[in-house]
Amino acid sequence: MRLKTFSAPSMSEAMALVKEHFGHNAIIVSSQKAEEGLGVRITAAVESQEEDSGFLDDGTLLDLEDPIDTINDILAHHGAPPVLAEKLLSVAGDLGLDDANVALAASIDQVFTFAPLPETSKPGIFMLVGLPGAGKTVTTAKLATQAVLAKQPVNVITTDTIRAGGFAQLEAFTRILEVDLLSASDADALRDATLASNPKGITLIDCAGGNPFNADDNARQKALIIAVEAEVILILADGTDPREAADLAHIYTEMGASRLIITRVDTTRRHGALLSAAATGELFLSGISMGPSVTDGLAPLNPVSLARLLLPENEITIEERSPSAHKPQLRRAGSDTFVEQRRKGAKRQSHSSPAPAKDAWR
Ligand SMILES: Nc1nc2c(ncn2[C@@H]2O[C@H](COP(=O)(O)OP(=O)(O)OP(=O)(O)O)[C@@H](O)[C@H]2O)c(=O)[nH]1
Ligand SMILES: [Mg+2]
Repeated sequence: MRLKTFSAPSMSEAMALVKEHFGHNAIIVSSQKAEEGLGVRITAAVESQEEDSGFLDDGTLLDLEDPIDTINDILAHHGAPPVLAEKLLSVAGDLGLDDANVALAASIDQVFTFAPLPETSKPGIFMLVGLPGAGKTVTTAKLATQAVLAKQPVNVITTDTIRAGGFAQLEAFTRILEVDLLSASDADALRDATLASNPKGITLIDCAGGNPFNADDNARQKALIIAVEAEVILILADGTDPREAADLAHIYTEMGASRLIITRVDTTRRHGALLSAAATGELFLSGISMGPSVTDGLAPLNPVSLARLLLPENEITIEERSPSAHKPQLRRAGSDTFVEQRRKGAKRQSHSSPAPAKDAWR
């Protein structure tokens, strides 16, 4: 059973809206004059599987009047961890905004933390870490390209000395950029390489992809991190299972990562991994990578751009989806919690800090 209130200038127009959204099976729960006598408000209820998914039979995303319902459907679509969805909905509900886009951006602003992409105009050491194939080398090349285009000095170092072709892959980029590429196979060599770098330029360290859950790999990466005073950026591929993403955010944070860049956003339609990793509250969301080519660049993230990324008109191409794909795999986020309580008129207190990821799926 789902309740919704519809406003319209006249009773017949309000009834038409009810029919459009809920079909013929809707039950009218109440009707009343809208505030200040402007039109009518009808509260209707329906029990329908199609409606409960947030989509009509033809695959159209429901144009839900209540912004909380809209945000709820968006978060469920992306596979946001339930605790995170509950928190975002609670904050959005407390804000009492009419516009779902604004409410989503405002709640994201309160729940997530953001940091800019590395500034190529300032000296600083940035180390890119992450799973094999996450996009570390391509992201390093993108950042180096930004520095070169801004006519800023840049130092590029790779610690990927064992994998066949590891050095050559990055060298293919640095050669075009006419930037020297240094390599460092261990912590001492990395320290030496950073000391030999141009102190006026940004220094980018591209690491080999290891297994953070393997003790040796973990220790090797940690030794590299503590060898230099670098700002460590976790490179995480969007589309990773959201629970894995939360685990990875935790383990790399323990190693020393403080920022997050999400790659492959161009090939991903559900951004649960991004949301889940950021929901740990331990990493500053910095940017997204929108393509495999260096020219695809990196886009910074802020509450508004993240909300836009999640919104259906920017993210979900209804025509692309088969009807069966419309059903969220998880239960509707918060459907029996905040949203239901809200429908019953209850109001929750918002939390003051993001829910830790380890609890996010409970
Ligand atoms: N579509 C898309 N592909 C990307 C993006 N970023 C990287 N890739 C591709 O992902 C693959 C792996 O990228 P790399 O940069 O080599 O990944 P890595 O983390 O350095 O990998 P290892 O060094 O093996 O650990 C390559 O084929 C890239 O072209 C992105 O934002 N979008
Ligand atoms: Mg690499």
